Amino acid sequence: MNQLTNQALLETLRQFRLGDAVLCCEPYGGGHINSTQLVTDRNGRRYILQKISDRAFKDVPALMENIALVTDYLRQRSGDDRHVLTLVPAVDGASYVHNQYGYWRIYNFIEDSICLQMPETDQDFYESAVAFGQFQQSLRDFPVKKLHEIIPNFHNTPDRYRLFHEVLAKDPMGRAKDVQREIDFILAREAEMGTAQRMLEAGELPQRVTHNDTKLNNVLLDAKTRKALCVIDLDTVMPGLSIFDFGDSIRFGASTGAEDEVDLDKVTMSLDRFRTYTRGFLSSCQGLTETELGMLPMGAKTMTLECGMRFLTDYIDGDHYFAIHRDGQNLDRCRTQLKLVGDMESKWSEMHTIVTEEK
Ligand code: ADP
Ligand code: GN1
Ligand code: MG
Repeated sequence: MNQLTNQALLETLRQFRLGDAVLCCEPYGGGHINSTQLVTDRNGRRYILQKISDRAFKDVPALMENIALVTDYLRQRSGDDRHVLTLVPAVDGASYVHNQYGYWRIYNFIEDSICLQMPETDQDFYESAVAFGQFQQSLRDFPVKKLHEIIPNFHNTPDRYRLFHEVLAKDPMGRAKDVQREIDFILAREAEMGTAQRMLEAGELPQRVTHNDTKLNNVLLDAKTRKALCVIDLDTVMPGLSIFDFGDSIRFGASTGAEDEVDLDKVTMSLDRFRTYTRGFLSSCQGLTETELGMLPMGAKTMTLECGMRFLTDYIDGDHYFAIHRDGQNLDRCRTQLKLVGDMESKWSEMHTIVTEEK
């Protein structure tokens, strides 16, 4: 990703309704998609400035319309400012700025919060589950037709396989030959990984308004109480499957290793963490159907394999989609995901037992 110049940042900040002069602006956070900066003004007020990825998002005005709709809706139902993201308007009143450098938005920084890359305790993971469960529950009656489908087929796993086959056929960097084991692992599971999508199309799994990117670093906890505070990164709020919101959290937060851990011996799917998350999610997201409950383990496996396949697709394609900080990082990310899938397969019956015990 290109370094943002001071010139671009200063010009852009002037296009927003920020009361006081900006004191400093520094890169922030561990997201893979947008370029995020922490902005501090002369009064110590802080903001999150984001250059929105035009690689990932082809229609930013529609994306920002979704975010404005969802945050307004949630704000009406919440008594506390810190529970919902707040956009800072542009000078012209819009929710974003489009200039020669790209698309930008600013949120108020949510103070006294923490954002974790890995749970420090089971309780942290439990609270993240409560936050994502509540998020989905709060949007249960949201008028879904008002939402744009920001990335079509985002979690349509068979379509992700189609893109994987395409990149394998092109192999633009000549990298496919070195990752045959990973390719074979992914292809061997192609039919099974389409199960949820087929059930959605058959009407067996209901479409709901979902977050679609429920990793731990997309939720803030209260720094003092460590309770669920605010779900962030709303770029992909769209119609989707509840089992995928559940599953994406397991993929990231139930892993005993980092997403890009190189030592795969450190990477397993913790059944204790799986139980913790299941308990927290189901406590705040009620009313899932029996079919959804029975498919929660499949949601976890599908999200993990799909994400591994997306990392490998990007690696073979030359690393254009996910931000990388070192060579081979997308391949390392792919390998942790495949390791987790294998581990889930060996713990499959325990995962189902846990859901049955916790529901
Ligand atoms: P990306 O799509 O690149 O993941 P995010 O919207 O998740 O971008 O933001 C990246 C990081 O910035 C988050 O993981 C979090 O640490 C931090 N962050 C984003 N918005 C806020 C906010 N309003 N208050 C505090 N921290 C935030
Ligand atoms: C991206 O934006 P971020 O870093 O929270 C990606 C997710 C992946 C995740 C893998 C819009 O999430 O789909 O699961 O990386 N977001 C988008 O860590 O593609
Ligand atoms: Mg994020």
